[in-house]
Amino acid sequence: MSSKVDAAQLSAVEVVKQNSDYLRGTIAESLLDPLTGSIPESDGVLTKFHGTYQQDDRDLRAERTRQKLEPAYSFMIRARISGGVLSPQQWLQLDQLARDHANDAIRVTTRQTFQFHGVVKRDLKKTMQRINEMMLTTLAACGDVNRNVMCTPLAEVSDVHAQALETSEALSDRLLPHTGAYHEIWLDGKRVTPADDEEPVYGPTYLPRKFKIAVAIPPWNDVDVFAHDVGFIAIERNGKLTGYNVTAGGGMGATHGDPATYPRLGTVLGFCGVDQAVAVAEQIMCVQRDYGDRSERKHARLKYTIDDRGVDWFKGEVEARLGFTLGAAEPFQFRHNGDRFGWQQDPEGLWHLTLFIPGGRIIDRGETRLLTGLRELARVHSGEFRFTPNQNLIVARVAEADKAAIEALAERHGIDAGGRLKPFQRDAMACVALPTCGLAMAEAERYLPDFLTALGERLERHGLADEPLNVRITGCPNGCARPYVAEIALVGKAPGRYNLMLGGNRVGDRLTTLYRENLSESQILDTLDELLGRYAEHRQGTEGFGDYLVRTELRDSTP
Ligand code: SRM
Ligand code: SF4
Repeated sequence: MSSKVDAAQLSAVEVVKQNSDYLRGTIAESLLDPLTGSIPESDGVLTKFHGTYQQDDRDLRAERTRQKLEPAYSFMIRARISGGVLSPQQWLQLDQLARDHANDAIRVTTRQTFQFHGVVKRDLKKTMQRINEMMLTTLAACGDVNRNVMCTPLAEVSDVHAQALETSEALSDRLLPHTGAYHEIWLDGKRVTPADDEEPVYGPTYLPRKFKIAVAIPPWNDVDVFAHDVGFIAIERNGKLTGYNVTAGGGMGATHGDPATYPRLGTVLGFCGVDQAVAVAEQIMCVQRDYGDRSERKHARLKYTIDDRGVDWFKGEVEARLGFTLGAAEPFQFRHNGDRFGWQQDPEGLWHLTLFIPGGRIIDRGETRLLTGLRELARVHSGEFRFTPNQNLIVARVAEADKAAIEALAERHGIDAGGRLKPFQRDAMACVALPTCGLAMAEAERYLPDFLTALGERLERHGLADEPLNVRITGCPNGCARPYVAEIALVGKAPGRYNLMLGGNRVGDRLTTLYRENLSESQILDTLDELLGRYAEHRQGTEGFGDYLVRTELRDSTP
């Protein structure tokens, strides 16, 4: 059975892709139109594949409408950096770009890369060019393709980690689109022959929907491996990487009030060798390319293809294309899905310092001068910077002799390595949401600090302030901060109102349950206050909040 839908049923986005001539559309012409700060909708579909989204400042929308002005359009640009690694030189270029074109800020994302916000149309092309001069690309950072491949970032803590990072880079390279459109539009490249555009893996209409891969190295699940279309869980025996358990069909996105959409954890399909991983990911992606739903985008992720046809069918189809079968899954255990703050040392003796980036936003604000501090740090640091999967930053590969200077610089600029924070504060995440995200229904990044302060007071009251607790907020149900695997998740419904989801855990392998719908901020805090009180009194040993809730309050509602 094939998924081929007839042309009349294709979604509007599919039609745009089909007519785009391998992602060109009329982007080049639209960029030159001086009469508007925007681009046409169809080009907006295509620029995503090039790593940039048109947005407008939602704080200014009403006022601009009153003044009969077009919305305050600008562009978000996202880079694709497998494993999230940058050199200090690249950092300095990034910092300069942020100050030249992107509101003096760098946004660290939940997928180990950075975004710029607020780049106006006339600066878009030169900003893209300067990103490419940094030896980075934005191609396939967004769009219906394989996105940035994540990998546990403290990659050299053992040989196993180094190999896993290599796998993630190989996955990223193999699944990169081939089209020459990117070079022509942004880098003034010349089109050689149309045949050069051919997409051997994707074909002319790419995938039905976005596609995400992560490599996790137990006991760390900092990448939230089960939230991805494809996950690789490194299996280590006697200090050697023997291969990976493969997961498929994870995804977070859902739509309020539409039960046909839902978050799903990846299913463990089996085990593959290290040198089989790229082929496995490619064939999973190709099954999704051929069978994913191209008529309804809300139903187009791999998770629905798998649920509609069954795991056995899916695994069989993948194995038939591979020409070999996956082995039985190997045992593994995760201990945590957050970042490891402070200093970590690797076997070569080099040090790695994970810094806390509040809300993932690198900006100078009051005493916390992150942008300036990291610039100063990049001037003296000779190792690397690494973005983490939880919106933080690692100053990596520091020699013993340089540790004190790095610490002093961070200290001087008010940058914390997590030591000044409680575990619930440093592990918390929020998506961008307002004012830039066009899909936000409520605040997230801007609300997180106030929410954590208020939650902290409740935790203190119940003697729980030092407890680990996994809190995530998103401005809508799309799940960009992976809320559906948190212990406490607020999922935006309307301004100031959220669905309260509870019952995930600290390793990221259990989904939350909807506990109360459409609560105001004070109702959320009151509800949590009561639950935390009961938890403090009745928990068993070191039982986590999510585990306690699943054992008690959510007992009848968790599957
Ligand atoms: Fe996301 C759409 C931001 C990680 C699921 N996401 C968006 C857009 C582009 C809104 C839009 O389509 O207009 C947001 C831009 C906001 C802004 O102003 O910057 C946006 N997503 C983000 C980031 C920046 C959140 C953050 O605070 O870090 C993350 C960028 C990651 C990256 O570097 O590539 C981000 N998004 C995620 C994740 C988490 C992950 O991948 O680990 C998810 C859930 C996992 C998943 O994909 O299932 C996620 N984003 C979505 C969805 C829902 C997809 C679905 O299957 O339904 C959308 C909406 C869509 O695609 O239609 C979305
Ligand atoms: Fe925007 Fe929703 Fe993603 Fe938050 S979860 S960034 S509000 S799409």
